[in-house]
This record gives sequence, C-alpha cells and structure tokens, in this order.
Amino acid sequence: MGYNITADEIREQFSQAMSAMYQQEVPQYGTLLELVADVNLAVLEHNPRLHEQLVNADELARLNVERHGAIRVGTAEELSWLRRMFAVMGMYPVSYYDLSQAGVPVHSTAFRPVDDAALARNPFRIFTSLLRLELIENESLRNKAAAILAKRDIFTPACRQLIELHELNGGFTEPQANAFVQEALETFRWHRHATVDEQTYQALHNEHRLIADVVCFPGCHINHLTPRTLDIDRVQALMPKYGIEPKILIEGPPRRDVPILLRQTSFKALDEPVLFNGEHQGTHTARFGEIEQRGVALTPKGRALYDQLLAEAGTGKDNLTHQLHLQDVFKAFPDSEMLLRKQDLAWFRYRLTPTGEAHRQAIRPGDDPQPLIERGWVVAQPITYEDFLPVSAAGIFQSNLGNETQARSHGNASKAQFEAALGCPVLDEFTLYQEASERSKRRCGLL
Ligand code: OOG
Ligand code: NI
Repeated sequence: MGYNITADEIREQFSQAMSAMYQQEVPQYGTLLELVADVNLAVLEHNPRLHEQLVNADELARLNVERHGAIRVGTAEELSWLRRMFAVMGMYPVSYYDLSQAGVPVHSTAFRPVDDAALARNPFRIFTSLLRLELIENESLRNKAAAILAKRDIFTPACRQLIELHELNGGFTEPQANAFVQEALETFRWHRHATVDEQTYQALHNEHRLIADVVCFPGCHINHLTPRTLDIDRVQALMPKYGIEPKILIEGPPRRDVPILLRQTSFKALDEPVLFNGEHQGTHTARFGEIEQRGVALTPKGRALYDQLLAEAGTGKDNLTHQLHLQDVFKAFPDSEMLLRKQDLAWFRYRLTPTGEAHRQAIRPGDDPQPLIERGWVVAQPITYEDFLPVSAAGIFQSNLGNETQARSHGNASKAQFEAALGCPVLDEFTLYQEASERSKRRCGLL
C-alpha cells in the first residue's frame, strides 16, 4: 500500500477545511478575509518592489493560504493528544508562552511547521493554550472544573485510531488522510450545547470568562483564525467600513520600513447563543477574528532590544496616540536591512546570485557576506517571523475579556509543567531561525 500523502498535503487540506468551517460558523471572519485580500492586492499593485521581493523569497505563494488559529484545552491528556494529532500534519510545538502575565490562567505553545520547504508551502500554526486549574483560588470550583473536564473526550474514536495508525505506519494513504482531516475537524467545531447547567457556567465565568470557555463545552472550538496582511494599519482603518468592530490597539511593534516580528489586531468576540441543559437559552462570548502582519525574525540581541523598547513604550488609550508614541520610542531600533544585519539584530537567508555562482570558488567559509552583497554576488532576504509574542497575545486575550488597556503584571511561568503535560520539550525558536540562516550560508559556501 502507498503511504504517499505528505504531512504538507495533510496540513494544507486541514487548514483549508478549518477556514471553510470557521467561515460558516463566524461569517464575519469571511468578511475579514475579503477585506484582507482587497488590501493585499492594493498593496502589491502599488508596490511592485515589494511584489518582486515576495516572489523572490517564495513568500507570495503562501500569502493567500497563510493563517493561524487558536484553541484552549483543559487537561494534560488533551494537550498531549493534540501534539500527536498535529505531528501528523508536520506541526511541532515551538516556544513557551506564559499568559499569566496578562492575568489569564493559561500557558501556551504554537504548533507549526519548522523546515524551510514546509513553511514555504503552508505555514499554518495553531496557538494552543492549556488551562492552569492550579491558578483557580476557589478550591471547590477548581475541583468541579477538573471533574467536568475528566468526563469529556474532545476526539472522535476514529480520530484517535487514525493517529495511532499513522504513528504505526509512518504515513497515510489518500483515503486515510481524507478521513483524518474530517475526524480532526470535529475536535475544533463549535457546539451550542454546553455540557453544564447555567449555574455552573456562571460560577466558572465569574472566576474567569476563559475558564467557562474551556470547561463548559464538549470540544476545544477554534476561537479565531488569522489571515496575514501586508498593511495592518489599512485593514484596521477599513474594518468599520466592512461592519467589523476592531480592538482598540494594534499590538506589537510600530509601522516601519523593514517590518519586524509581528503586528496584530482583531475584532471583538461575538455574543453567541448557547443552550444549557439542552433548552435554556444563554449567550457565550469567545469567538473572534484576527489579522496579522509579519516581518523579519529577530536574533536574541534584537529581541532583547524589542522587549526593552516595548516595555518602555507601555500601552496607550487609543491606537493613533499609541502608534505615534511607539514610532518615537522605536527610533532606537535600526530600520534598514543593512543595519539589522550589521548589528546582528535580525535573521537573514543568503543566496548566491548568478554572478555569485560564477565566482563560487572565490568564496571562503567565514567570509563576511556584506562586501559580497555590495558586489552583487550574494542577496540576503529577511527570514519571516513564524512565532508569537507573549505581550501581544496577552493584549488579544484581554481585548476579548473587556479590559484591553489594563496594566500587565509579572506572571507565573511554569515551562517544565507545561512540557510535562505536552509530553515533550518545546522547540526553541531562536535555534530554528539560526539553523535556517546557517543552512543558507552553507549553501553559499559562507560557512
Ligand atoms: C489566543 C490569543 C493569542 C495570538 O495570535 O497571539 C493569539 C487565544 O485567545 O486563545 O492567538
Ligand atoms: Ni491569534
């Protein structure tokens, strides 16, 4: 039998199926996709140089399929099964995020592809948070939540069987892959029927809205999907025209000539009808839409400077003031590809030009790429940031909890506990970017 379906193909199929399902569930997300597609088209039309850069860096093809989503789970067992499910799609846990710094009782990782070809094909990521019941102070409520979670199964039996089959055989046939995508989708589908009565829902909700969201439903519904835009300021400005109410602040760094890391904004979570005990009507507010603009990944040195400047800037009450203030503070962050490279602030991928190929034998391991770039032998392309930012994620969480501009506290990280629940260590994002950069240097003979 031919186990001939690649992980990339399964991920691509799954990401499309999720997007189709979420457009049906939350029609505003469909509107957001249209808005982002319109803006991206306009940006490319007006900026032929950017268009060409994206084509050369293999970035344009992935732009229209690119998105991330987010889910929240309740138990270690759910998290470790998700790890196995995402592995089938070539998605691995990268980085640890402590969201308790936002007053949110979860910690998280992002499942995503890690190698160059997989990222270029479809970089679908799922930001995955695990509820930290130990942060619920009320003991009886904590026990109640744990008991409710212990009873549910967020995976279909066929889904579990297919995951085990894949682990056994190391691959899927086409019918198995199709069945897997359909079964996996069920884990993330929205259910209007809560698994608890209204009193229990309210008690958990009063402790923290997020706890009710994680505990009271039969699955871990996808809570947002996020397309990638080339101009987030424009999308933010146009949202109201499309009937979408944006969150107050765009999170992350300011607008720059060379975009760095990740800028994000979202629309507010919708009030949706739910049923308690199969009949009693109520509402639940959890699901929203988000957009992101991605820039170059930063080295540890660049990231330290980013974190420092972001902390210095603080948060603002309205977006215009906040962005102007950010731009002012971020004047301390060099804003040209050459300076970012020279000062070792960002990661780049190196390629030989045809002239460079012709002079390959003149290039020595350890050579400084800069003069070769100036001579036209080598080009350096910014490596796109594929991960998330804890302060921004905190802002996204908070905007949906109704206290967006609240001060951010220190948190209570517990990476070891998270990894124990996950069943493996998370990968280090800096190592992944460094390896990508070094692979490219080696191909050029620079290493
Ligand atoms: C996740 C929020 C974080 C992002 O893009 O930073 C996030 C959630 O609300 O579950 O998705
Ligand atoms: Ni998100």
